[in-house]
Amino acid sequence: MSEVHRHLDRQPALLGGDSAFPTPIYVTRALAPDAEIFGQRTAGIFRSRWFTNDGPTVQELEELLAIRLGVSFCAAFASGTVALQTALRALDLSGEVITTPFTFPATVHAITWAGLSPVFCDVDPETYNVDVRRVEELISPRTSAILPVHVFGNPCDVLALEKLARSYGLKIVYDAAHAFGSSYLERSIGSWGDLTVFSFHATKIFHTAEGGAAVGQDPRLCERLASLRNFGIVNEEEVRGIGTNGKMSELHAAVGLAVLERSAEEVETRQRLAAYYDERLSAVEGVVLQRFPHEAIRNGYNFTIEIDARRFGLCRDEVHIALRAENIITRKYFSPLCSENESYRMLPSADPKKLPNAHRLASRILSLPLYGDLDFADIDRIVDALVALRTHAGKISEAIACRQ
Ligand code: T4K
Repeated sequence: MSEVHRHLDRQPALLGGDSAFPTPIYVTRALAPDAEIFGQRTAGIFRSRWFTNDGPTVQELEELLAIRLGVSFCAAFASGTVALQTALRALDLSGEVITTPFTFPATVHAITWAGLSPVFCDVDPETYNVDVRRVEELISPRTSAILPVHVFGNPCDVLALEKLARSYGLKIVYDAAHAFGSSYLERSIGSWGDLTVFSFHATKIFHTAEGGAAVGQDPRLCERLASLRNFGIVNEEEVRGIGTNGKMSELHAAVGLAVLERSAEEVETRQRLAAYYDERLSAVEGVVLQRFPHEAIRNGYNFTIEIDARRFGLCRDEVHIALRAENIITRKYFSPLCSENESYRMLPSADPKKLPNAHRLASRILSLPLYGDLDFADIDRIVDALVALRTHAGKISEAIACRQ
């Protein structure tokens, strides 16, 4: 059957057809650790009864990750959020930090928890990352750093950002929560900026169930991060700075070692699936794809599209509801914007008039399922379901309106 007939024949579940999937499929599915490696690792931890405080399993994971990420050091943390907070503290920043509103709340909360003031910068409408020209306009005498996010694993314009930071004497901390396995100009994504922070939450390509890391090149920063994540303890005699407890446990590091074995293959599978999504969706009127610069290699962390309601015939929220009926559980990452959060919306930089691209994106984006357990046939079913919604847009809209 030709592609066209397959699409036209499909009756959306909201209009009485069979769901595209018999059971729900979610936006992602955590990578399972290698059970044998995990078993061996945990048995060793139980034998030694050394569970935390810079133990040998955490150290081994840090060394392997530093190699994988092409950096001099990797400091593991209990979460990406605490790694971000500690990275900002380690750099002795003050005043304002310029960041994006199009991110998970953790990015902006980390700035606030570190005693700093977030300043929102609008994003590029195609890459979804901070627009570097707008960053420059927001620099003030109070600015001490920029905290860009490599959104959905898409590398920021790091050359322009670093040039800007150098000329104004600012630090850069990259939020690479989504970007494990991405690279830019053939350099690992972790190797840019003063510090780069990863999330190792279960939803990430490489994970430790809960966890994160700050990576960089300056060994003095590594020491500072190590003491700040351990209450500020430098040695038995000395506590320096207001530290926290941000340590990764040995058990979490054991998950990491057992996941690391599989993460390169996971990245490759996701890259192939993302390329297939690109190929199929680029022909669908009203679906707009995120632009990845040609210098970048994407990791396939997720697959987020924009729905152009005028050309698709349905708005993003209608597509989200109609796909749910197909057992395709999409997410609206990242809507609402962080600048709409009640804690931040009074900031002058949170004024929607200053963030037109971010607001437009937030009303249009939809994250589709993408993870290594899916195959090309699953992507076909998802795209076919989407195409059928477009074909039957009028009736779908009516069906949703009747249910509300
Ligand atoms: N910066 C950025 C840009 C971030 O996106 C994040 C976190 C951070 C910083 C902070 O990093 P961490 O402190 O979290 O290390 C999830 C994650 O909890 C969060 O880590 C992540 N970003 C954010 C984008 O997504 P939710 O609330 O959307 O996750 P949840 O529970 O709805 O899970 C999504 C799907 O993942 C589920 O439908 C199924 C799958 N899943 C989930 C879990 C928890 C699994 O397969 N296994 C699991 O254990 O926040």
